[in-house]
Amino acid sequence: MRDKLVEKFIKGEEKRQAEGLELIPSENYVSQDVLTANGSVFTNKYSEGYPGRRYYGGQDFTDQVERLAIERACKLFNCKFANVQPHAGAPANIATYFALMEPGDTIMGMDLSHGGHLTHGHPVTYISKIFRFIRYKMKNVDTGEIDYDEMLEVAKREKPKVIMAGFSAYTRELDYAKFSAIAKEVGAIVIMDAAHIAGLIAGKAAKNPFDYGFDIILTTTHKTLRGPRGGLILTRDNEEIAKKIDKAVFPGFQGGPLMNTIAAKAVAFGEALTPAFKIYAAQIIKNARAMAEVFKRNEIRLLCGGTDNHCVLADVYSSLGVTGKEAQTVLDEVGITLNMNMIADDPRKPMDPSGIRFGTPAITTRGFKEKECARVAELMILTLKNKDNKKIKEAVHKKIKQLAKKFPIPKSFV
Ligand code: DSN
Repeated sequence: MRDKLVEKFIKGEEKRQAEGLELIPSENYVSQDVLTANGSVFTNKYSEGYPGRRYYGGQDFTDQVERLAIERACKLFNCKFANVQPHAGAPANIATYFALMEPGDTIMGMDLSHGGHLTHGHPVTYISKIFRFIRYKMKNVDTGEIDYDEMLEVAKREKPKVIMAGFSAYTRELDYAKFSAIAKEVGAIVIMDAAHIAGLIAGKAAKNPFDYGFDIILTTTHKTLRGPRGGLILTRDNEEIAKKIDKAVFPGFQGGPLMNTIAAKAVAFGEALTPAFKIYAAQIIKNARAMAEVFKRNEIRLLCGGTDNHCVLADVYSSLGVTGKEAQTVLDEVGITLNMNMIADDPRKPMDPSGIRFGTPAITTRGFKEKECARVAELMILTLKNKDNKKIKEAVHKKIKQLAKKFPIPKSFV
């Protein structure tokens, strides 16, 4: 590379990823094929429009690659329509809102502090000034049970046009049939924001909301799905909705699609269609459960009491007297990357909350099984309990580096 300065940063990041363990539940490692497609000459091309209906010439290969990405996405999630153009998860969500609603209309989504996402209507977002968001919460934060009775009562009263399921920090499987029944009763469209668990759904390790009557699934492509950074909108079978979504993405919300990213999405969807991906998806959950068990054995409070997916939420402040920020920092020092996280009804502030959030998509890609994951959980707890002990931290860091060396980041998964 001619730009030595940028090359230095890329090499530094490569080394950081190789030598440390990635436990941020929304991150993963892509294959060399995904990287190659993402760095391909498709980056040079403008392709506003959709396959066969573009505003620029020279679309022979962009049309083919976008059609392939759509076809594979539909096969993966068992649905009829896919829009592969959203640049990321938030644009996918926002375009979908505009496709289905008028300003002032009501959306019901999960409260951020109970696991929902900013784009489900947090007051700091611009869309919260355009649509009216109402929230639902867990009934019991120690089991993760959602308060479906209250949800129905509020939905009947407030008449949302859209009901959003889905989360970025919640560890139990949702009762999709209940969401669908509530939506049907009030005449709402029901959507799953599956950004975190799309790979688990695609790999058949988690239920598919479309099997329970959901209309739309929104997702990113770079988390458990193990593709490039990007967004994806899937519509079960309603062509009218799918057409509105296409119009909302382009020209409603975005300009030119990132054709290099769409090519990389096609590669990742192809990888996710292989039998190996099913084994991977199931292992992600086994690994997260193994880590959760170690935390529980050490009497560290887990939100929702454990996990059914890729993610674990631990209340380290009430259990160990370590704040989320301190935990994130001290674990960073020993080569473990995760993020501090608010816990439900957290008495502390977002920049130094009570909890941490961690997960297994990336270490499972490296080949970790339950045994190694339990070992990592033990090392995490040892570090948290000895956060000021330099010797112990150095010893843990050494062990983390050894584990990382033993399980290098693979270049290919199929
Ligand atoms: N930023 C993603 C996450 O980490 O969960 C959600 O948008």
